[in-house]
Amino acid sequence: MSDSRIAVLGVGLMGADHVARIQSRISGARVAVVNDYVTDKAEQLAASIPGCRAIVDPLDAIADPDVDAVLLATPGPTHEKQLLACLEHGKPVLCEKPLTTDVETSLAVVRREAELGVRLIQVGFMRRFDDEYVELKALIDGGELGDPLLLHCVHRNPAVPDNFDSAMTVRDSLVHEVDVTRFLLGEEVTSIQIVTPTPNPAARQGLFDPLIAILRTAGGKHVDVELFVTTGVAYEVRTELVAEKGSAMIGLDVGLVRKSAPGHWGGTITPSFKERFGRAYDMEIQRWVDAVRRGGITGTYVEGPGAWDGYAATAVCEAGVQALQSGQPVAVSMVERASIQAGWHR
Ligand code: ISE
Repeated sequence: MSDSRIAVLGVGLMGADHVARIQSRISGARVAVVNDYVTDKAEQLAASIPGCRAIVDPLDAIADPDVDAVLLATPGPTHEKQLLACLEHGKPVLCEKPLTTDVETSLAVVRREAELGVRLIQVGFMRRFDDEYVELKALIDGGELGDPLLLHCVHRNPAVPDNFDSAMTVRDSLVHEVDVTRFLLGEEVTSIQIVTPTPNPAARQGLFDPLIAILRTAGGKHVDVELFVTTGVAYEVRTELVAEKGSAMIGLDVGLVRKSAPGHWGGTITPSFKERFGRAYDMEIQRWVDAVRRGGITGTYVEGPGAWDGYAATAVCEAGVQALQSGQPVAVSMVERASIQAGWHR
């Protein structure tokens, strides 16, 4: 079978990382088309990859007959149109979060995919492919610790861009813990509250940082998340599960521990999500490429979180942004999954 020809739309930080990944570490795929609103960047990148072209219009890139599947790393506001185009052309698509930027358009995308009856959309929640999260999920599902009761999460970034505001902390950062909660506990999130302690003096004026998010699930489980995106230290993501018969923690960054003069003991912490979740991204893209290649036989072009998961995350984050403004718990408003189309969603 020949390699799947991928169009990567948006070749900024994440998109460029995925292009490098597909070209060097992923088997069964090659980057055939790149696109970016900064056309020079796309052209330069295309010129460095054998057999790759830059296409100026993202919709033309999706429609191109020499493109088998699409990886969307474009800005969130462009996703709705691009996802619908992928569906209309029957092209499998891996979409970096968010699915879309509001609940209505996310739901419209979920509904359109369901009408077509083929799973074509995968959402880039890469933590589901991280070894430690996979292990924690297996531990929960194995039942050894009994029923999960709580999750305590920490999500720290050393720094964020100047345009990052508190709503982005919810939509861009907390969104991962929203997905992790749904993945680990297998329940929808039904309400969210955000607490804003005294801000870090180093945080830009107006950015509430740190934030504490408190989530409640359909089964009444509690999840708290410390979000601190201006630590100035390193990238830290931890999750602790507390269950009936014990607890378990991941994300301790316990790699190699070294002792050296003068009196040093310790290891290293990853500087950003690109390093911390590098292997998870590799796994995510390889499994997606494999699913795309098998799709004609299996009837699904997705291996992992799909459009529904993207919709659910958008709905929780939308409630989260309201909760940020009101300081009160806000109920998450979502349609029943069964109302979409019985049966074919995971
Ligand atoms: C970024 O967009 C990500 O997706 C990272 O995983 C997250 O840790 C970071 O806070 C976000 O800004």
